[in-house]
Amino acid sequence: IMGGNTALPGTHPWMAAIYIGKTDFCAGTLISSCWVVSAAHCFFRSPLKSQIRVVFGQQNFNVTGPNTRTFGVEEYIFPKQFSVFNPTLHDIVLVKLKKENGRCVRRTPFIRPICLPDKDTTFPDDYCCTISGWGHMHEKAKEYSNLREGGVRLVPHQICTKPEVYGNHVTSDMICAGINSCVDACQGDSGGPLACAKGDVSFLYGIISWGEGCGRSGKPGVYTKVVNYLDWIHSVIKRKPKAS
Ligand code: 4AZ
Repeated sequence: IMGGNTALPGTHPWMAAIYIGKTDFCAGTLISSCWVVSAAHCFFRSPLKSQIRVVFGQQNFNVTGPNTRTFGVEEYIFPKQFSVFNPTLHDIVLVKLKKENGRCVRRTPFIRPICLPDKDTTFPDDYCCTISGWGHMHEKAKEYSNLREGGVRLVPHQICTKPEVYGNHVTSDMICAGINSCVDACQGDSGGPLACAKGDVSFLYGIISWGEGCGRSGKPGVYTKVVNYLDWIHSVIKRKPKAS
């Protein structure tokens, strides 16, 4: 996250740190005890499930402690429309955690799922939402950061699709946020949440996906529009285990 602030422990309890192989890193968002939502492009090289670790309750990058819990991955599932040839389209993946002693994540003061929005949930243009992650603090940074957060305003679709912004690279399955903003997502934040609140309740409205650089003027961050994938999400996470 560029701009923004260090997050206080426990303020983004749905954040998952996803370590993929020896070098790759993405964020994710806990939506139920066994399921995390992330960005498909983080998984498009088909990493071995055995090489993926998902850490909850984490504050500092790569640091575990008494408040963190680490899980392996049972499976990860792309939407049917996802293609490795166009990994910024339909940039959403569902990651199923491997149970330990018959269960996945237990709630703690530092670990809790975010709410999914309803299908008809919308937030108005210019609404202020929150992004969070361990990604770079500048475009040319080389290191990930401790967990940070910042506010970004939703950008009207007709502005984001202007030719001088992103033109037709932004589809109706995407949301833009943070144009001419000091706060933006950056490398390593992918897969994490764009959380928008109604009253006291935060909803997973977008997934950090792509953008031209970080914090460039006139180049907002682009997020997967979660409400467009709710039927798929619910069908996958409610799926009964196959009979054996
Ligand atoms: C990335 O590389 C990335 N400014 C994610 C989001 C943005 C840029 C880069 C948006 O994961």
